[in-house]
Amino acid sequence: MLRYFTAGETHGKCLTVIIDGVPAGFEISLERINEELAERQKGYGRGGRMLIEKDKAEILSGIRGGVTLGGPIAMRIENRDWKNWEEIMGTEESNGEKRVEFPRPGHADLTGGMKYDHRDLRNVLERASARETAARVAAGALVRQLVQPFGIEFRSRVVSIGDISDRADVNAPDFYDRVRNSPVRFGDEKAAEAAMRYIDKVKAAGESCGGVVEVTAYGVPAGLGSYVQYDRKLDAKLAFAAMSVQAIKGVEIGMGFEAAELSGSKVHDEIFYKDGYVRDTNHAGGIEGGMSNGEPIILRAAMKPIPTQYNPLRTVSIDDKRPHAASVERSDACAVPACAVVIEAVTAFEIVNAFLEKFGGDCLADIEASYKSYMNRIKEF
Ligand code: EPS
Repeated sequence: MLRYFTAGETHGKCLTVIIDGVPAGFEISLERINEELAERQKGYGRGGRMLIEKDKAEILSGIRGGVTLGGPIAMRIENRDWKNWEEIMGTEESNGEKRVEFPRPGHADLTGGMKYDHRDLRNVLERASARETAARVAAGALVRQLVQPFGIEFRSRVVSIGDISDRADVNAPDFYDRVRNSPVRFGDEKAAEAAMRYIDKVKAAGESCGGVVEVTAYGVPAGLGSYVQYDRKLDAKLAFAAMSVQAIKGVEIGMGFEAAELSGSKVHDEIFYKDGYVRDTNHAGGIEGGMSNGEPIILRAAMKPIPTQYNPLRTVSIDDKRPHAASVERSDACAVPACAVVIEAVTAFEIVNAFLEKFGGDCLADIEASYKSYMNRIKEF
C-alpha cells in the first residue's frame, strides 16, 4: 500500500513529505517533480508569496542513482520565506510576534484554536495553509512516474472561475498545451481573458474567488478499485483525496450532479464490442461499481474562494469577544489554476495506489509480469 505524510508550517523552515510503499526498480526524474511544483506556483491571481518561493524538491532517501530502492522516500521543499520568519516561527525560540486574534470566516482559525487550545490563531493557520499542497504535489509527481511505463497519464484544467466557463473542446489535440500556456489553465483564450478580468475585479474589491477544476486520467486499465467492500471503491478514494485538499467543497465524477436530473438512457454509457469492450460516451467518468472501467477517469472539484479577504469580513476578537474585522494575511485573490495541479497530484496518488494494489509486487519486474498476465486475460474475456 502506498501512503504519504506531510509535515511543515507555511512559514516554517521547510515542507517534508514521506512516501511509503514505493516498489523498487522504478526510474524517477527529479526534474519532472520540479516541473509540477513550478506548475503549482503559476496562475493569474496569486499573491506575493509566489514571488518569494521557487519550489524545488530535494530527495533525501529511498532513491539511488535515480532508481527507487523499495524503502520510504523522503523529500523536502525549502520555504524561502523562512528567513523572514525565523524569529517568529523558530522551533526553539519564538518572539510571539504577528499573533492572530481575529479569526477569518471560512478558515480553520476559530475552530482550530478552540480544538487545540491555541490562543494565537497563527498556530492554526500555519499548518492549515494551502502551502502544504506543495508537498502533496511533489508526492503525486513522484508516484505518477511509477505508472508512466504502463501508459497512464494525468492532465488537469480549470473548468470555470466564478461564473466564467471554458467551453473549448477538451479532445482537441493541442488542448492541454494551450491549458499549460494559459494563465488560468483554460483552453479558450477569449474565456481566459474574461476570467482574468473577473479576477481583477474581485481583487480590486478586496475579495477572492473560487472555481471548478477537472482532472482526467488516461490509460487506466479496467478493474482498479473494487465493488466488494465500501472502502475499496476507487471513486470513494478519489472523492476523499479531492475533499482533503484545502478549500474544496464539492467533488463529482463524470456527469456527477447532472446525472440526478436526467433519466437512465441519458446517463448510462452503452456498451459495444470493437476489438474489445468500448463505450461511445463516458458519463460515468471512467468508474462503474467503484472500479475503473477502462475509459478515462474524469473528476471535478469545486474550490471555494480563499477565506482571506483584503476587504475583511466581520468577526470577533478571541480576547474581548467584541466585533472586529477579520485578520488579513497575505493571500491569493484566485488560486484555482494552482488547485487544478494539486487535485491532479492527489488523484494521481490514489490511482497509482489502486494500480499497485491490483498489480502489487516489491519490484518493477513482478508488477510488469502481473500487469501483462492480467491484460492478456481480460483481452480474451
Ligand atoms: C501558499 C502559500 C501561502 C498563501 C496561500 C498558499 O503563503 P503566505 O501565507 O505566506 O502568503 O499564499 O495559502 C493561503 C492563502 C491559505 O489560506 O491557505 C502556497 O504555497 O500555495
